[in-house]
Amino acid sequence: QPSIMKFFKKSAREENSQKEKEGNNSSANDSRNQFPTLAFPSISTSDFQFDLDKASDIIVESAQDFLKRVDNVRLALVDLSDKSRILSLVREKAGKKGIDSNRFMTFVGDITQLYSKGGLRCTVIANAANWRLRPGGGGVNAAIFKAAGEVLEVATKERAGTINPGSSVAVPLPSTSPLYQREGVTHVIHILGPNMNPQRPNYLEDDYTKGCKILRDAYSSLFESFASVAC
Ligand code: AR6
Repeated sequence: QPSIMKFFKKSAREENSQKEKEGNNSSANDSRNQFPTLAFPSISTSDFQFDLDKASDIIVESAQDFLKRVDNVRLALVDLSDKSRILSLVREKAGKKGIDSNRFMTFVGDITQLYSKGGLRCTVIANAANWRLRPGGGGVNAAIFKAAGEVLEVATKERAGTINPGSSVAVPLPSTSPLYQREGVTHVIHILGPNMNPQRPNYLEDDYTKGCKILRDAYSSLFESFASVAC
């Protein structure tokens, strides 16, 4: 990935001295609030019924790997409610691993209103998509397509017709989209995660060996894609 090469790997010493300087400052006051930020929902853990404990391990490990390699970016896992189980699991596991909460945060809010309602600027947002890359179907997919307007559907079709489990499609959002104008979102990255819901296509019949691999692939594809478009 040529874009990844623009970044440098931080040494442990740099990381530690940075942590010391930060103290307990909140992320809002941090100069890194200006860094490109990816907001993403927890892929597959609602309609696709993926196990929350397994998913939270994969999210934390994938985020940690990515942030070790790529500097000057932030990640925000978003969910609608402050009672979200996946947010608390991830927060707890990320804390135990000592991951810098200014670089990887959990955030309660609607992913389509992060800046206007929550003051969190995210230039790139991820979507837990369906294999047809179509609007509707409920969940975060319906919300993002609705908020972005028809231009997202058109721009998505120009990029791809369908998507495979574990992969992503990055779509530049036309500047006419309300999501671009109101929230400052420049790209939507569609992800298709593993499906553990017998009522949905590509059902994995509870095979978590396959499921975990697909979820890892999905996050690594999402994060690489974010680095390519954001920097
Ligand atoms: N903002 C932030 N997070 C949200 C929002 C929102 N507006 N809406 C839902 N979430 P899901 P999946 C959270 O079901 O499990 C669709 O029908 C939600 O609480 O959207 O990957 C697609 O078309 C959960 O934590 O995605 C697919 O067919 C997370 O987003 C299928 O569902 C993902 O929940 C994908 O299922």
